Amino acid sequence: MKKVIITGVTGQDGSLMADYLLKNTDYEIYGAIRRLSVDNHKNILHLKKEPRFTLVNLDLNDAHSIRDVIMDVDPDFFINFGAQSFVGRSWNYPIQTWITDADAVLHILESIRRFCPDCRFYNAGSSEEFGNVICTPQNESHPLRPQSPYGAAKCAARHIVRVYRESYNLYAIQGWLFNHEGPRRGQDFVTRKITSNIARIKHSIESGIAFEPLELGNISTKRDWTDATDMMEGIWLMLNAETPKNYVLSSGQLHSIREFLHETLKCSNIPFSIEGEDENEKYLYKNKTPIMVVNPEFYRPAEVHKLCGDYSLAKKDLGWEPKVKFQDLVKKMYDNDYELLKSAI
Ligand code: NDP
Ligand code: GDR
Repeated sequence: MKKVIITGVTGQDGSLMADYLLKNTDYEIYGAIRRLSVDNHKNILHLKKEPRFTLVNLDLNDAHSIRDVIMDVDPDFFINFGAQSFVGRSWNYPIQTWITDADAVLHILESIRRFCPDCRFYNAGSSEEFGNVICTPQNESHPLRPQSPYGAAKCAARHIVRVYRESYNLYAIQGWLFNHEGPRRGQDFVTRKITSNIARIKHSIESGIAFEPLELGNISTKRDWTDATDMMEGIWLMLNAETPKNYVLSSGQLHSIREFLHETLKCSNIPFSIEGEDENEKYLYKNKTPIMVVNPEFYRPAEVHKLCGDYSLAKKDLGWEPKVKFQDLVKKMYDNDYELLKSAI
């Protein structure tokens, strides 16, 4: 039976990929976790009794643990979703971000080259590598112009993946994933931050209790959001293609953070009015109680204002297309957060 190592299995993508592969293959899945002092297994609790799912200890910041796991498992596929994945924090932890998102990729490649050169390797690349874009939409030939320590680390990883592919004939790729979201998205990312806070405010209104507003940063920036479950199929197709090639996966649609907020408020049926503009913009309930205020603390030292992907090459070569619509994605996330709060009461 073939074996797949997935790093970042406690996160959104790793847990979704484990679900996808358990459903669509008969392979054995090795989910890599690191020790944390608090429980962070909520995304994989449902997998713990699955006989084809095994947890292994691997910290991307420790090259020995990477090597040991690769030697022990001898995988056919290695999918690296583990990362310091929050762009906003990469200015606070630039070195940790670099070690986890760039150096670790080199350690994985070295171990694959030495111990299992037939293993197919996928590293999670990002639209943040395009950064300060020169044209829209971005496809595979757009230059790399990162704007954050996170984006720069992903670019470094991209180069070393290519160097190992070309030098050692490894099947090693790094697709460009544009933003992808869902109920398992971390609470720091803007989509989940919006849906969970609007659900909280809705509950407070329904219960007749006072609430604190949602605080956001720059709500004029625009992103290309895809349902994370759609991405898993695209990544797996990329890893199983005849020749190793990097593809853009995206929805091809551009929406501002403001539009995401509007769509969430629509799902919640909370009536709102708007006061002020940009940094002074406020969303009010009954024309007086703030639902959303802008807090400059959430602005970034350098911003990527607009990212929109052109996935036509993936469509042509792999037959991949996103299925879930923007409005349905927002509704799924809002409904999930609303139900979570309801079941907690
Ligand atoms: P998450 O933040 O949900 O998950 C990140 C995972 O990485 C967690 O499981 C985390 O483990 C793990 N991790 C962090 N540091 C280490 C470490 N030192 N050793 C081992 N594991 C570690 O991210 P996503 O699932 O959203 O993203 C998956 C990958 O895709 C990341 O590489 C991200 O940069 C990239 N990406 C994501 C996009 C998106 O829109 N979601 C778009 C483009 C790229 P723990 O739970 O222990 O913290
Ligand atoms: P991003 O996602 O940086 O695109 O990285 P995030 O949701 O953090 O930010 C998107 C945009 O929203 C603006 N924004 C805010 N962001 C956050 N987190 N919190 C706020 O309060 C807020 N207010 C406005 C940001 O400035 C930004 O413009 C995600 C991650 O999954 C990366 O790992 C991945 O590589 C990229 O997507 C593609």
